[in-house]
Amino acid sequence: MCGTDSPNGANGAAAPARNGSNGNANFRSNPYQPVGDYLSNVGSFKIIESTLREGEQFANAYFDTETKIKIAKALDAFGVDYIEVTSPAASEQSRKDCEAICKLGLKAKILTHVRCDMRDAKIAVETGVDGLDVVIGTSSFLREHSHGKSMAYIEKTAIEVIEYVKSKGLEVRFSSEDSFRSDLVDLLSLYRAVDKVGVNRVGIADTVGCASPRQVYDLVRTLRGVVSCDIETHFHNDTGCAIANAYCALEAGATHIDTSVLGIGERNGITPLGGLMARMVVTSPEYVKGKYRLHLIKEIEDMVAEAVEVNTPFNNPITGFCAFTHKAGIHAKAILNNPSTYEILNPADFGLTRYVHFASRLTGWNAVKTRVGQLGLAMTDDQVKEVTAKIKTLADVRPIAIDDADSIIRSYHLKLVEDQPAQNGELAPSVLVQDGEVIASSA
Ligand code: HCA
Ligand code: CU
Repeated sequence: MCGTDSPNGANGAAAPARNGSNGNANFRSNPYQPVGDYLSNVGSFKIIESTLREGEQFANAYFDTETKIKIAKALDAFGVDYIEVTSPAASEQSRKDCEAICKLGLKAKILTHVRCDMRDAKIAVETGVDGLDVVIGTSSFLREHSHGKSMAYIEKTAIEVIEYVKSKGLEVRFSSEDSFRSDLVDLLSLYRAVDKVGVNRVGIADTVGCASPRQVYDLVRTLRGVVSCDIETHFHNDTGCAIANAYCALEAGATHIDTSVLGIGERNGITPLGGLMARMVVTSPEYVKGKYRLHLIKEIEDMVAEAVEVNTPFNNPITGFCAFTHKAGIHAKAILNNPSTYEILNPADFGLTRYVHFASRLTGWNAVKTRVGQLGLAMTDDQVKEVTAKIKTLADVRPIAIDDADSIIRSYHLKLVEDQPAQNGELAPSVLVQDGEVIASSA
């Protein structure tokens, strides 16, 4: 039934408020506390939001200027540190859009993403951006089958481009595409060389989504010992590790994470902004809640989903329609007592509400009791148990919707009232439903 009748924000049985701000008041210490490590940045990372660059590489994406501006403003309001936009060298309109976004005067810094090539860099520095994210493939796959350049050529060009961008007073990051399939020694000596000439950040990119969290940790931790600049990381989600890899990168000492809204990007995309927030708010609640306006996530995801004509996945962290739906009787009972029993995220932090399912064969009487209260009806516990049995009987025969369960509750209540008229002559509001149609109403 999860698929039809329990959207976030729907008026399902609401549970009481949590104990404490993140529901952990019953614990002496925070059991979700990150591993103590002085190099870890799980409590102090920055987001480079790439919906307007990596996201534009998503199969369905076409952002006109107005949509780009709307998305940029929404991301800025959310509080991302950087907004990365498509290279102005990609097309004339891309260049104009890049300029238009720079002129918005947003709080977020605007970056554009360019190939490690002086021609691209020269176009980019004229657009008004705060910085350039420079990239070139370093794996043998890309060196042999994409650009055909040697590591010596890459290093020489990288230094030229970095020095040029810096001479223009702009921020510059140098990243190696396909880092995890590149030779480690080549990679580290390249990063060391660009660090020496004063690059602001180096980037590690899991371009094909092959890396595991442990591999990410190892590479970032090794790199942390080699360069003194910031470390940006970029994870594709081909094997479903994009959020976990971002987390491990921060644990290892990365400073910046690339995201896109709903994770859109090449193939099945990169670390999603919302999913990363879900992960990080559990680890570092003060930092995340203090810095990012989490209640805007749903609005931003809806905006981007509409722009690229996709639905938010049902199991999306935070905004998937059943992300805060509790169904089994045992779960419902505990959630109604204390939401921390089965929720690690508090829906209220995202401006959402939880939903306690009361229309299935797994439903318990505690959930039905709450629903009875929400419908403004009065019943004894024994009566609630009896009506719960009726709901379960019907739900054993076919899937039932909220309306079905509500009409069973209302019909049962109506019969109670008819059998025993209220003393003050007023009936609790009830409706009688047959075949999905309201056929009688006392309201
Ligand atoms: C791509 C490029 C990139 C760049 C990442 C970065 C990647 O292949 O489209 O600049 O760090 O995944 O390697 O998105
Ligand atoms: Cu990418």
